[in-house]
Amino acid sequence: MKRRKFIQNASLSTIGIAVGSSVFASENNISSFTSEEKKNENLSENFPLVIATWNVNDSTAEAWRVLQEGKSALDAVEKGCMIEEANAEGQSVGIGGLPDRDGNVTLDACIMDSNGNYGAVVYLQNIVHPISVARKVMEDTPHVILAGKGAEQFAYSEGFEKTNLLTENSKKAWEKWKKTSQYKPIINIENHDTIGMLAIDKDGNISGGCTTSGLAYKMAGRVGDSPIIGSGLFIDNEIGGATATGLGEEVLKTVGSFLIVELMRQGKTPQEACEEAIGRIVKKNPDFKDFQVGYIAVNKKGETGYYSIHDGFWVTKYQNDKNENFPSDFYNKK
Ligand code: SD4
Repeated sequence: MKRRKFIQNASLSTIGIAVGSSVFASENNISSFTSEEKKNENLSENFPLVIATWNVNDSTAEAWRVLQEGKSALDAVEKGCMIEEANAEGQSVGIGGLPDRDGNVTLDACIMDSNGNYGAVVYLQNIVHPISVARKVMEDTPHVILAGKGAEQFAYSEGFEKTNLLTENSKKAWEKWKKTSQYKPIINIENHDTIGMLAIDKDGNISGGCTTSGLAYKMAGRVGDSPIIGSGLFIDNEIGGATATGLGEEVLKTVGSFLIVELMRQGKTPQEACEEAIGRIVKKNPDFKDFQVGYIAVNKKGETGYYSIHDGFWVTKYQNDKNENFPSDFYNKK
């Protein structure tokens, strides 16, 4: 049974028909703008819009192409993230991702749509496109997260193929690492890291996706922030969305993406909200010099913000027919 159907049925039986209309209201994207509202607020210039962590122009271009076809923000973030997942040169997402200490490439991903639906996979192996499996979890199951072998089996049942994700380059890097086996989070892997993507479609509806192979040489079984709702990604179509990159443990402890959306709800701009979320991390961590966290955010008007702890974080934004990279401002000015 499709998840939405499952929830609708549960709603009818447990909540009763009297409140049914409010339960179903979200099906109709109550916070879409009418074209009149868009005209009045002069919003059409700001979206469609795609923004993503790091220098991922091919991914934002693909998402933009999907939006130009009039498709949803959800389709755009899935297709955009898939480009990075299939890029074997990128060593922090999908195929080619650096493995854990035992040499296993394990992937985390999640996706969230403008109706507040969310799906995720954690510790997924042998599948090139975890973002698409996450979408299937969201749309085709009554659950929101599938992990490990269960997620892998589910992927096969949905027609995904088994693929060896450990490329020669990543294997060599792991073998080199094994000589010292010193574990230290790496700040800004070649300006090209976990992809978190937020998109607003032509109707002003927001969706997001986040996909990663996690930290290089992590302990077996480790799961980061990227697939966890509120940490690596959060969308509230009435307010905006946020997504994260960097040391997931710190993002998880501060529930960073949810925090940013809630700060925007209280009236902060996306930029102010990202800066405050980074502030929460550094305040509690005298050793913040050793790790990076970067956030990006967008609000309902299509305004964006981004901020990181250290220099070296970049974002890619596709807006008004321009696909551009921007260096992020950062906290640690030394
Ligand atoms: C994680 N946040 O697994 C991810 C990794 C990452 O830049 O973003 N690296 O903790």
